[in-house]
Amino acid sequence: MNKKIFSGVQPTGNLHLGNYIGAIKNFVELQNEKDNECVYCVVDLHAITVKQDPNLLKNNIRETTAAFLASGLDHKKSIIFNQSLVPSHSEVSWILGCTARMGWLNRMTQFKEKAGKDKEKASIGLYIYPILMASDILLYDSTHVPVGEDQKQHLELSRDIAQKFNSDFNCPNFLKVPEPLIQKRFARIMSLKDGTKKMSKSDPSDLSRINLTDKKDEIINKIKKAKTDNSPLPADEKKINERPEVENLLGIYSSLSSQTLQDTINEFGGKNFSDFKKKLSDLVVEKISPISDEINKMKNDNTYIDKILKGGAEKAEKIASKKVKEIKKIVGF
Ligand code: AQP
Repeated sequence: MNKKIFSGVQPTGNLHLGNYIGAIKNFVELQNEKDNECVYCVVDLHAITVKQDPNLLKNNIRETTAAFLASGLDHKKSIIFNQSLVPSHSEVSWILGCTARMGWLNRMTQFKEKAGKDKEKASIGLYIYPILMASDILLYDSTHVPVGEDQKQHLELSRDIAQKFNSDFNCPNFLKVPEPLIQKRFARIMSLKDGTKKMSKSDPSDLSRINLTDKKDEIINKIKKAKTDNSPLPADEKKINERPEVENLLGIYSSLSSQTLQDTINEFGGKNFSDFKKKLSDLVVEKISPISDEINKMKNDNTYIDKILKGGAEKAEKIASKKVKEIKKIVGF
């Protein structure tokens, strides 16, 4: 079946191995599958739901685009652009905001986590973030959305919005109900310092994550310092429960070497961590250093990146503006 893929990444700096394994690596695989139509968006409107430094944001939009390209996305095969260049996203977000229900948004765990204790001071944008995400997806009639495990709930909300809109306006199947594409294994890469917390751009400790821009020696040092425990590596998959940091490192190795967790356990079970960490560093360096080198090269060529984003936005706008026209007609404008 011809899949229409949409996904996005926020340009909030420090793109890391979790973003790569949980999202970007799959974007590339989907792009390279025959007949797929892929739209990959740098979601800058989402980024400003929390405070951003305008100069840094501009830089991060380009760096995220560079990370897409350096990881293997090809602007000739996929539509690559930044969200704010296509006004249809914000326009449809308002209309779908009138379909979404408060009760649905109140259940979103990411808002609760990101707003923290002081919900009253969180931006309205952060609260309605999932509506904008639904608009991003639904505008392109996306059939599949590759995301990390953390975005599953938002995707379910997009499905609810599509179904309610179709039913409220009696237009069955008009908004396509998207399917999440969540990897069965290694969908959530955890912090190198705490295996119960996801690897995240905003973690104050740089040692908690491998950034896609890290140099070889930084990667080696971070893996060396990654939290483990005193027991040898487990010899059986069932024995890693309650050893989240160990599970995470084995998961990273398995994902990057495209093998099952059990294969990795067969390779390293019973051995000590120093051997395993050495092999893991070699593998992460092998996969991430070429990406990091490419990103660093592209940093000197803003004109190239901006041209790709502008070209992608023109293609995206063509699809999106047609859908907006239809949506407006349906609601009675
Ligand atoms: N740790 C992770 N493991 C697997 N997938 C992950 N993703 C993010 N972190 C992990 C996936 O990457 C895609 C882009 O995410 P994003 O940058 O748009 O938003 P995010 O999830 O808010 O990223 P961070 O790193 O967690 O940022 P902060 O620290 O600002 O909250 C998504 O598909 C996401 O699932």
